[in-house]
Amino acid sequence: MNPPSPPPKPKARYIMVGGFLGAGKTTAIARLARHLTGQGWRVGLITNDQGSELVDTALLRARGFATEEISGGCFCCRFNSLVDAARNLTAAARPDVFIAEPVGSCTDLVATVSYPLRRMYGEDYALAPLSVLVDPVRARRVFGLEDGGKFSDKVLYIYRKQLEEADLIVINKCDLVEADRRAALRERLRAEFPQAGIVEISARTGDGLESWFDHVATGKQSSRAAMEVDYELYADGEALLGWLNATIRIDGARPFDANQLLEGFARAVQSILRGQAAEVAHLKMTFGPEPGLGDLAVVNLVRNDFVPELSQSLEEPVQAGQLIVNLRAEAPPEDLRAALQAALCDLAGDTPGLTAHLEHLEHFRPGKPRPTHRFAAET
Ligand SMILES: Nc1nc2c(ncn2[C@@H]2O[C@H](COP(=O)(O)OP(=O)(O)OP(=O)(O)O)[C@@H](O)[C@H]2O)c(=O)[nH]1
Ligand SMILES: [Mg+2]
Repeated sequence: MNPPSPPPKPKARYIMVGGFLGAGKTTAIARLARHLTGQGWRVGLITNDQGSELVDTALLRARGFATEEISGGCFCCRFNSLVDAARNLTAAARPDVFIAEPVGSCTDLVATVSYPLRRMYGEDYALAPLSVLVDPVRARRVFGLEDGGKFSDKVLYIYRKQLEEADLIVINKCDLVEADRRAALRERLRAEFPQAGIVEISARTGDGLESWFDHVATGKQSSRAAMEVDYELYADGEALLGWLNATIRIDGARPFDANQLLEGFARAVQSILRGQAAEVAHLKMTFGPEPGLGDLAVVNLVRNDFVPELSQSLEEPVQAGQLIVNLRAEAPPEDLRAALQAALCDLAGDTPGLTAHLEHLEHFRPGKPRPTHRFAAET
């Protein structure tokens, strides 16, 4: 008699949380990961960027989550690295659920990531509905519901395409916008993207999160035909965005307040870019003290006419540490580098005895997306 066949291997859940730069993906993912961990799930996180030295990876690891980073290109162009990252996490932490954050300037995820995963690794992964987060202030501007800084049309092509493939549009940062302005945005999104469900959350205050958690933890990704994408337009849109990642070693002659340093530095970069009418998509920075226990100060700026926000702070003054800067804006990368260097000079000038040593710098425009696979349908 043949021995009974082993029970089928349980599939790991694969949750992708997309949305434009600065929409709040990493903040929401950290919340989701904490929630699922609390429910007894083993969670593995995957971050992604066109460059390396990522603020998001530093942030999520500092919170104790098993995190793999795919740098140097988006998930769709580095599909095999995505699969390898999931395997590495499986070897290290055997996750029941993967949560992946694609680059905020990336679209066409269903055809280039979800469907390839389903077709080629369908036995390993169960795909959750694709969530696409929006920042309501940014979205109201994109859809003409209020005035304010905007990106060029080709960048907005990507913004809209992201929403067109969403199973679930997640209006985040509800704490920032009053109910009637949110309702107008919701109506507009419902009319423009009827395929998607809509939920409203605040990843900061926790409002609405339970409903979103429930959707991604138990829902199934839809099986409709993938949308059409004009890759020339998509590439042109991405190429309008400048990208800068830098790592800077800071040493003080005496202890200094790293929270103030981060805020001051962000304001200096902001003011230079504002003078050039360069629309900031996201400036994010961390300061990690050395020696340190993994604590970080974090500052973010998500549009030119906002204030840099300290989303995490250090309690004690520090004497040395590492500053990681990730800046994405609609501007030539060379202008971003010049802004960074001018702000660094100000920083050293403002604090006697402070030295700033640039350890890593890359600035570029994202290259044309060339997906490893593209499947227009699930099967
Ligand atoms: N007021 C408010 N701010 C939020 C909320 N969620 C996130 N933020 C802030 O928005 C900024 C960007 O958040 P991130 O989570 O880094 O955004 P992201 O989408 O991961 O950004 P990229 O990775 O650069 O595309 C940070 O300052 C967050 O603290 C929210 O619900 N309310
Ligand atoms: Mg992020």
